[in-house]
Amino acid sequence: MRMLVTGDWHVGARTWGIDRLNEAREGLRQISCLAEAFRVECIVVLGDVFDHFRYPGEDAVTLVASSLRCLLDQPQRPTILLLKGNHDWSGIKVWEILEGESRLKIVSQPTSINLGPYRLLLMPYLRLHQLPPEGIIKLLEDAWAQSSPQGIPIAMAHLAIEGSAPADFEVTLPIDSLAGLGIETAICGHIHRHGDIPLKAKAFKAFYCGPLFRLDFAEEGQPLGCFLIEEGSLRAVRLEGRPLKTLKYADENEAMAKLESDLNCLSSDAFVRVAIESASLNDSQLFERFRALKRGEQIVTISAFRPRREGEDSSLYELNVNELWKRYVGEMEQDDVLKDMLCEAGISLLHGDDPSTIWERLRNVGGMRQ
Ligand SMILES: [Mn+2]
Repeated sequence: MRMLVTGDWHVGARTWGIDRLNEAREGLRQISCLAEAFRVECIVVLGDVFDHFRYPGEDAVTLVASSLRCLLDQPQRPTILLLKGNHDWSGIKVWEILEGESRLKIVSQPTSINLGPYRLLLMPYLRLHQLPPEGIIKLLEDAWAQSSPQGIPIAMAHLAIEGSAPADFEVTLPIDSLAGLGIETAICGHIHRHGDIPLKAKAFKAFYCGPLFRLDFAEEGQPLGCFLIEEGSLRAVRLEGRPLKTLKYADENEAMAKLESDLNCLSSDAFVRVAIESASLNDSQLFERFRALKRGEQIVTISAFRPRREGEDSSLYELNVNELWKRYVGEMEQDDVLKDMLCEAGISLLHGDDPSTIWERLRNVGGMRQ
């Protein structure tokens, strides 16, 4: 039985004010071609089908629905297992409507199934408050008990693998517990990188399945991909997507002098971030100048440090906007962890911190957009 594993579609995402729908569409086209070429009988989608839990818009919903329909209609009549991720929009009963199709199974609770020669443990995204007092092991055991004890065991999850990513705020998949259940292979979505995960427990094989397209500059240089599984062996497959590139300069003068020729060396579909170590102009002034250059339209964001001037009153930054932002986030966001992170990120931005350092800091405490 051939199986294709994909995930983190993030349909409906907008970054840097740019609609990324066409890239999602192109990624889904590649997935569909692979599924058809390899005549896969099962497609597992490891969560984050949509980019957000708010209504993603008609175009995004239509793209997801038609892509799933196309996959289901392939001549080999595949089954689709769709795990819920942390980003997934669940409004207006879209999932329930899709669930009417018997070959499309929406997995919103931990479970396991026997499928062909496989026994799959399926773990959607879990929030800390969803764990029972006994911890995740209880959920894993209960889920595993829902299938019969035969078949090649593989865990599939929208969770980070324990120890592979800093995740103080998040539930992670514990390898020892999986090994205790006789599972020694795991493929996970959620962490946006593609390939195998080096682990101390060498007997355990763990993989992250990459996203469909690179969402933001934290994913610069990361490959995109999916996995093909056949007769128990697993093959990583790369997907093509628009590259991201950061161009770094000491100041805006150096940037103005070198940008055109540097842009000229890049692929014409690359999204470009310009990083300035010490800038005197503000971001929108820099953006306007850089965008006017030849191929400047490829520049989507600017990251510039501005040395604080002597005698500048730092209390200027202590506006009530902080409180307004906190209130806004409190109303818009349901998840406490995400709420705290959004508050911190927003307030840092209001204070004029460099977005890339904010990103690093958030990533160190547990991965924001993963
Ligand atoms: Mn994701």
